[in-house]
Amino acid sequence: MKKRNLITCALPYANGPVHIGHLAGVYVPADIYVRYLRMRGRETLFVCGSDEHGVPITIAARKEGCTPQDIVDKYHALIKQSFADFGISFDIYSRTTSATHHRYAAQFFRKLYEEGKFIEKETEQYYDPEAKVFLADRYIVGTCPKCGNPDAYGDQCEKCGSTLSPEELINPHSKVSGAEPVKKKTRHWYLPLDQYEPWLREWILDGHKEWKTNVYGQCKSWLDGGLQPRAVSRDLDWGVPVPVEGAEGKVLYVWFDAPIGYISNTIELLPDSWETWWKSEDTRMIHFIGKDNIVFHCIVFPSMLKAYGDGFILPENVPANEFLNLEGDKISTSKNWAVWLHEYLQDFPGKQDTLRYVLTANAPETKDNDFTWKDFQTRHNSELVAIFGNFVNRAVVLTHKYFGGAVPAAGTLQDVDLEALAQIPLLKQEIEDNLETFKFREALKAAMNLARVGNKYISDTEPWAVAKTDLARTATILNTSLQLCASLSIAFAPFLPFSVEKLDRILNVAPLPWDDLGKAELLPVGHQLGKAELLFSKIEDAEIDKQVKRLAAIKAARLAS
Ligand code: B3M
Ligand code: ZN
Repeated sequence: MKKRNLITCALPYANGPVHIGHLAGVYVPADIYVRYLRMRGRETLFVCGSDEHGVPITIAARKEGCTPQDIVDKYHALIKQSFADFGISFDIYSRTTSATHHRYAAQFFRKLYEEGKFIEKETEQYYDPEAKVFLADRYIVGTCPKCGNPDAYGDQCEKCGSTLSPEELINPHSKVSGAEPVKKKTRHWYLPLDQYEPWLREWILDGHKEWKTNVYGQCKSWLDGGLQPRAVSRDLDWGVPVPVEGAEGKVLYVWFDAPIGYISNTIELLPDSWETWWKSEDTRMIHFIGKDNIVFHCIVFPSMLKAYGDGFILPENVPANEFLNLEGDKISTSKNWAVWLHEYLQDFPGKQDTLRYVLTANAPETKDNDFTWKDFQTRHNSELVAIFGNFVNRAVVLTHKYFGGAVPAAGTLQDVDLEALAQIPLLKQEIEDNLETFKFREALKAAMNLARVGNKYISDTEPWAVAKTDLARTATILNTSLQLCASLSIAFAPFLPFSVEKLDRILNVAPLPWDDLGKAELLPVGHQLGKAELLFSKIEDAEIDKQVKRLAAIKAARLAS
């Protein structure tokens, strides 16, 4: 087993707040994985930051009448806070406008440039003569020649689904200024991905058959389609300036500089030892991303690292997820169809773990999945409250009632006790097997099954009834129950960090290491418990109605416009 784990999460664009789709697809699974590795004592580094370059940020600035820097300052702070609020335990969350990143990304480009790893090409591209900017296809709009939709994009008509090119649009105009685009010559640098194709085929198609089928399949279809040289620079005044002479007005393409952000953020955190993470065969690098980023992380960035050489390692796995929908519709920032994390916390203060739980239980691991408020409420009330919380509460309250809150000694264990305890190592193994293979839903299910075991155990053994006649047997049942509670603190720690912190307070224990799961006597006889408090409180219908109504209003407004 490799010594170190370098875990990265896609750098979110700092042009809007983060929503449940981000959390479900990337940040929660990565955080579960990292917390698990740390609990197992495996050396781990968890790196992320904001992606602050790219055309959309300049457009947002133009729209809001401010500078791109104002936009990224605002959203970087908001995004960073949301991740902290949800317990995403990055070792560093930096940003691609940092001096370290600008310096390192420029250096990365310069080395490839000097070694002749790029090709230079002059092409004609669309240009907005009024705004004086080159236009990506997406920023040219016009009438669709196939269906007549007046708002078709230069790359696609969202109404009829046709793939388009800007030439095909009737009455094309710039989304930036409204002017008619003209063609203009420009020079750019390209990474000749075609040259890396044989190597990529071998590395991925032969070497990584264990990757998730959605990831492997996308790579295969890209490779089978044949790779083309990809431009790594853009005509734009926002980004990392191209660090070669005669490149005024050009910046690195955002998808060239962003993945380098993983490296530069590591440099910022560990200026003296970052190379042990990036250039050691003893490091296992894993990229957590959404499915729209697969090509960049499996094909483009590895080719960049390969071109750079110098001992850079490649990702060992890229467990990309599919998308989460919201109440049956695609999550969309521009259509305001989302549940924003900062807003969620205003409506459900302290319920971060509920969202972590629901998004994991329903994670879009192998196919797109749907988030509904009804399911959110049901999972919270009938799983977290009624099973996990209810079990812990009964065990702790009864221990306070009959034994002054001190863990009572167990007598001879009966079959029912032994059977419950025997489930711990089995479920531990199940959680491990699933986490090691990025099956977070299944892993969480196994943890919840352990809570089910406890809840059923205490219901079947009825210590509250037994106490009327046999206090020694009550002691055995409560001892067994409390050991199960301590096991739950371990099993749920990667998934529900806030609730486990509370549980540890209730049990009056320090966080327990993973390997203690399944060990006997996690709570020694006589150990004094903390105060009983409810782990989870019920979510009422009115709270859910409010959310459903909010979404209905957004939909109604959209249909009316
Ligand atoms: N910012 C795209 C995205 O958020 C992009 C990821 C960069 S990861 C290097 O989907
Ligand atoms: Zn159309």
